[in-house]
Amino acid sequence: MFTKAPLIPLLLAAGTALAQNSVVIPNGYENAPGPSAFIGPLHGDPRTNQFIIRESQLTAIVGQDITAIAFRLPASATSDWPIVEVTYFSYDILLSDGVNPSSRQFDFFANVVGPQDLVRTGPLVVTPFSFTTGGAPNDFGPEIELNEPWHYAGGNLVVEVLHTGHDQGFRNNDAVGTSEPGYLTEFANIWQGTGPSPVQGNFSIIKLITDGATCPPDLNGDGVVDADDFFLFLQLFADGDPRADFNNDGVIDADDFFAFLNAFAAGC
Ligand SMILES: [Ca+2]
Ligand SMILES: [Ca+2]
Repeated sequence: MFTKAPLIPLLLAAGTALAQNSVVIPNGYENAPGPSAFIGPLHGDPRTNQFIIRESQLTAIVGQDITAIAFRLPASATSDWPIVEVTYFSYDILLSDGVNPSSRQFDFFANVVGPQDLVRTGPLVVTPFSFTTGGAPNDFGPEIELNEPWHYAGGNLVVEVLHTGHDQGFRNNDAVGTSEPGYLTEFANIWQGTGPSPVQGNFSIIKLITDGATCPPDLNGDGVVDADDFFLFLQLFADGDPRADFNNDGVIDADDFFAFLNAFAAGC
């Protein structure tokens, strides 16, 4: 006998979707098309692309788990893509901390700081006409989901995308050129195809999607609520830092202290 139980996962899924958050890099291009295009993360030939992103571009998602990335077609594209189903034999994504874009080298390993985590691997299938045109900017294409969420605790970020290409040939995407403001200070790209070493390239406009979940008492955004957060709160409180206004009423007072204590005790 059927019951209404299957509705519950649906409702939960809807709730998760509503909580989603995202950031578009470079900042400022969420609602504006890029001035350039790039033949990289969507192209038919194998490519490795490394996005080197300064922390100032990522303040909207500090303390959140990245769950997917997305790209979009350039404003110059005249027809939706792909016209038949496209399969990348392998589409890998690696995430890590990184150097400042101004310090980037033409060396994938040199730009990574700390461990580099393989957060997605395996084939990627792109549904026909799922990347649309006619917008300024165009809508982002389907989210390329990570196999597992990756906690962004702050700092510079390196997103590396390696793919084996597909049999549908040319495909560029919306991008920002190397002479635009912010390139090499706020963001940078190196890439490699069949050449002997990585070279500089336009920065593909990339959307990072998170689960939107934040943990207010995790003040330092490292994914755990512990004594470090407690002492950080005391410091912020003593300094009159706006982040100490824990109940967001515009005043820093004892109410914030108790609100923090309660959230701290509750954990996340
Ligand atoms: Ca913490
Ligand atoms: Ca307050």
